[in-house]
Amino acid sequence: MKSFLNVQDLGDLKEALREAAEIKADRYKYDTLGKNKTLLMVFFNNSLRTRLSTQKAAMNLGMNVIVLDVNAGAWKLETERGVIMDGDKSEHLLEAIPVMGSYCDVIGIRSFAGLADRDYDYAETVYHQFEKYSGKPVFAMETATVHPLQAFADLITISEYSECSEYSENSDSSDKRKRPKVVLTWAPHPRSLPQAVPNSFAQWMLAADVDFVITHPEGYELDPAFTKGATIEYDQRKAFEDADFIYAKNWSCPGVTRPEDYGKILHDYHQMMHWTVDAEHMSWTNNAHFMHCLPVRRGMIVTDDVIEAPTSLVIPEAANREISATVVLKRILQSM
Ligand code: SN0
Repeated sequence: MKSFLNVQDLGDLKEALREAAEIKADRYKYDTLGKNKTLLMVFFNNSLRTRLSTQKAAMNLGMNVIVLDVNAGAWKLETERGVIMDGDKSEHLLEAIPVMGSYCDVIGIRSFAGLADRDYDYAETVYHQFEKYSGKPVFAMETATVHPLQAFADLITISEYSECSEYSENSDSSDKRKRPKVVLTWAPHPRSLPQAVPNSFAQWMLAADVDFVITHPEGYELDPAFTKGATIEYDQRKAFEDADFIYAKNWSCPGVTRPEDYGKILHDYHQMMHWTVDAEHMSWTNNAHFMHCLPVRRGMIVTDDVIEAPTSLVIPEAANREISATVVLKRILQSM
């Protein structure tokens, strides 16, 4: 694997889940695979889980790790071509990338959407520049439009907690029990957030063996490139009925129907607090598990009682980030 951005990059999902289970049973099984191989993690944005879990994954595989926080000590980087660099940016990404590539074997990239220019964000400009100019395998640690390490960890978590899924160890293939119903729900937030997490979650759930429903207020339609085939239900209560997993996330306007609204918050969040996932919302479900990628703002996305309930999976979900990153790095190392 030379690049990891989309679910297709991982190939067969059942095989990927089998590898995840193997790693979870013995996370040091491949601890010499990465000997004398260096991972460089480049962060253009903040991180807690991605940074820790990906570094831990690399250590599980015996790799060396370098972390670069571009905004904390590196030269400010220009990303556009054709500009006169007379401002605060001292170095161009087109020199910085091959230099970074010369010190490492694998590169992970965190570069959030700017949420100003939809075409620039959705072209994954920064990520593709790393692919092209670093000369090394690269993987997304949340880029402008996707967060595949999160979506893979979410899928691992759903497969572990599904009683009815064919992924469940207890089910045999002759048993046609119902597939888990997984609901992605928009929830309010005071800041404009990217669509990377919901885009990837939708893409991965549609590739997996689940019934998948998306619910959000009108105007927040995600890009069909990620959601084609999903059921969109604007009535949040209807969407929640019979759900086995509730996956909450805020995202700003994806600009699908009105490009001029790209990256905007469409309504004052005070008027959208009825979308916050609380105990009443969870009572509409089939005693569903609550999920969120974190960081989560309590009182906005979810209430304290729901996130603290025994049915909440936010901590095991975050712990599975180490597993998804170990599988992805292992695949990259095995194909070098
Ligand atoms: C990021 C996002 O894409 O929504 C990262 C999620 C893994 N989340 C935030 O930036 C939250 C920031 C905030 O102020 O709550």
